Formats: sequence, structure tokens, C-alpha cells
Amino acid sequence: MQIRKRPRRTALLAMVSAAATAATGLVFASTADAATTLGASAAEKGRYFGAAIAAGRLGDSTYTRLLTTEFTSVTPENEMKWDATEPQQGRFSFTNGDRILNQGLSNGSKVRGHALLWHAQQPGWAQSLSGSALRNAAINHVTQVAGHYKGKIYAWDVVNEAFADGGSGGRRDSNLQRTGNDWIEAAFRAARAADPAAKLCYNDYNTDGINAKSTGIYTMVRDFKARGVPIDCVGFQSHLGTGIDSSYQANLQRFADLGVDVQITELDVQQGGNQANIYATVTRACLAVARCTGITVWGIRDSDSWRDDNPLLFDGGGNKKAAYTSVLNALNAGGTTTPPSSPPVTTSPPPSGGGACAATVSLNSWNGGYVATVRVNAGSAPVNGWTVAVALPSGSAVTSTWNATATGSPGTVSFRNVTYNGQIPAGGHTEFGFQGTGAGPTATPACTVT
Ligand code: G2I
Repeated sequence: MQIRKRPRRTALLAMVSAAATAATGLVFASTADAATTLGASAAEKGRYFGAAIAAGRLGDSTYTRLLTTEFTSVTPENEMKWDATEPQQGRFSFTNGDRILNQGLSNGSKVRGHALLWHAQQPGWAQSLSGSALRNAAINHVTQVAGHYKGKIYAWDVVNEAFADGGSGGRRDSNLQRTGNDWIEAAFRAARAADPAAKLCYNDYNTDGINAKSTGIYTMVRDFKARGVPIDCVGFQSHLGTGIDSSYQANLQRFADLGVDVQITELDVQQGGNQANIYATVTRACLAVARCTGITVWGIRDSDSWRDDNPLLFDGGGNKKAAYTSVLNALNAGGTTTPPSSPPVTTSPPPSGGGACAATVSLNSWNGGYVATVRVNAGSAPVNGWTVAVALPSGSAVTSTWNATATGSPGTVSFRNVTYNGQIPAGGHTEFGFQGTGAGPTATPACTVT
């Protein structure tokens, strides 16, 4: 089905300051080994580069070619929303959501779940509920959908767009909000119980700088962290117009400083203004914030967009636009945490064989299973390829792996880099992950360069 093009959200985009695009110009990567795809370049910086995709477009070969070569994360544009997954109360429909999931997993990509609870795109039956009936239905929805995808989702937008626009800094009125102010934390607790491995995000728009709305969300996240409400990340949609607020990066950083990851979740930028520069500014901001784990653009080609102002990185024919080149150059030039005032970090071609590496593992465990995130750190010399050996306890086996290929499960499993993350600059790192049954590994993994 064709996605309906909506008129540009004038009120939303008018919020964007036209003033502050720094006159940075483009930084061109000059090294012979610069990565040539968005996903590969972002992976070199320990980040993903994703796209929102639609199940109805997966039969389009240009679309899937761009998807599988350029992107390392997928977000379902509509297929995991409430109206799609629970069209009748208690009757769940995961066919199209599963298609997005399987497309992502089969390509070794992360999958961002979007969105468990939102005031929009609710099924009719939910729109007509209120009070405890709605609250119970909403929590059941979170439990069932997050449970269906348990262990497979990198990050869930648990709650989407719950804050009001304008200067109040308060919550948006909605049927969910009228069930009580604690509906958001109830949703996060239910999501954690249903899928302990997923990072749980709050996601919103018009949060592209330090403003009343982003400060309202900031205050909520700070309160959640103080009270132990499970929240791991904040998504900044970043539907942008012809300018970008000068406090864009500082805003990401203040959230990261609360102890949550930040992600750019729905990036698109109006064409006609400074599109290429604004894309680069957002990319550099993410690279400059250590806890900015990745960027997702909201569609692949301009013709796939919900907007009618050609806001994406590929034109309708699937050709790379200036905005694409601008993002790739920014990724290739950027360091992982380097403030933008510092000179860009450039990498020289790694010597064959590369330097030494070391690996650390962190676990997210539940009764009967776990997800392991393994960080591969380069030493003082660049690494050209790596293998990490992880000893699994008896009774444990690997069931899925992302950003690496695994051999030898059960027992001591050997994880080897995939094409886009073998090269790690000196002092840099990359990450891969795997899910397993039983208890997770306890010993420090052994990393060898290849
Ligand atoms: O509005 C842009 C995005 C803002 N943040 C949350 C996102 O979830 C939202 O995505 C858009 C989708 O890109 C559109 O594709 O959400 C819209 C709905 O609010 C989506 O549009 C809907 C159309 O309104 C429906 O008529 C259509 O049936 O897409 C549906 C599926 O194609």
C-alpha cells in the first residue's frame, strides 16, 4: 500500500531555529581506506546507521539493495504500532512486524521496535476505552508485543510523543495520559519484565535543542533514574526543517549525562535549505556524544518518505544525494567522542595483521537465557580483523548473533568480525552481540587479531 504523503508539519518545523547552522563546510575523508557505506562507516565508530522501512516495499529491488548495503539497523515505520499489532482487543497480528524483524536479523542488522504506546495510530477499540480498562489494555499490549519479540529487539520506543508542544514542558493530553500520570513508568516496567534484553527508550520530536519540551522530558528521565524506573535511552526523532538549533549536541549530551543512551531515531531534513549541512551537523553531534549509539533516517528514498519535501538521503530513483555524501564524509571524518571543536580524527590504512585487541563482555540475563554485548577494543595500533573466543558454561548455547559470525557453539565459541566492522582504528572499539540459552559466560573473552 502506498504511504500517504502528508503536508509538511508547519508548526513542527517552524520550531526549528533557522539561525544556527554553523558554517562548518564539508569535511572530506582523504584516506584510501575510508568506508564506502553508511553502515560500515558508522560501525567503525561503534554506532549503527539505520532506516525506517515498510513491509510493503520489501519487494522493490532498488529499495532492498540500498537497505542491505547501506544500513545496519531497521525500524518498522508502521508495522509494530498498536493498530497494526492488536487490531482487535486481545487478538494479535505480527505478520508484517515479523517481516521487518526477519529482514533486519537476516541482514545482521539491529532492529528498533517502534512504538509500544502512542496516542496516535491506536486501534479503534482502544480509542474508545478509558480509565482502568484502557490502562490494563495498554499494559497488556506492552507485555504481549514486547514478549513476542523478546530477545530480538535492540531498543524499543516504549512510549512515543507523550509531551506537549509549546512552552509548557508538560504532558500531552491523551486518553493514555488521562489514565494517570504514572502510565509511562507503568509501561516501562511492563516492557522490562517482558523483554529484559531490550534497551527501553522514550521517543519524541521537537526536542532538537534545549527547549521547554526537551526539558520536560529531561526532568522525567532524571526522575525515572532517581527512582529506579527502568529506562535506558531517549530517542530524538529529528524531523528537521531548514535550520538546526545551536544547542542540538548539548541537548543530547545533557541526556547522556543522566546515564541513558541517546539515539537519533527518525531523522529527515527539508530539502532546499541547508539539507546536506544539517545532516552532517546531526551526524557530527552523534559522533561527539559517547552515548549516542546510532542514527536512523525515516525512510530510504525521497519517494518513500511521509513528507513531500524530499527530506532523505536517496532520490526517488535510488541515487545518492549530496546529503548522503555529506553524512558519509562526516562519519568517515569523525572520532567517537571528539568534541566538534577538535580536529577530525583520520585513520591511516592499518598494517596487514594489525595491532593487538582486547574484549570485554556485559550480560543482560534472565531465567534461562541472556544477551551478551561484547566490546572489542583496539590497542595503540589499528586492527584489521579480529576473532573473539568466548567460553560458554555447560548448558549454554548461542541462538543468534549480530555484527559477528559465530562458530563452535556450544563450548568455546569463536566470533569473527563481519565485513563492516573488522577494521578498528587505534584506540577505537566496536561491538557485537549474541543471545544464548542457559547461563551467560563469566570469563573474560580472548581477542586475537587476524
Ligand atoms: O509522522 C511521522 C512520524 C512521527 N513520529 C512517529 C512516527 O511513527 C511517525 O511515522 C509516520 C509514518 O511515517 C507514516 O507512514 O506515522 C504516520 C501515522 O501517524 C504514518 O502514516 C500512516 C498514514 O497516516 C496512514 O493513512 C497509513 O495507512 O501510514 C499508514 C500506513 O501506510
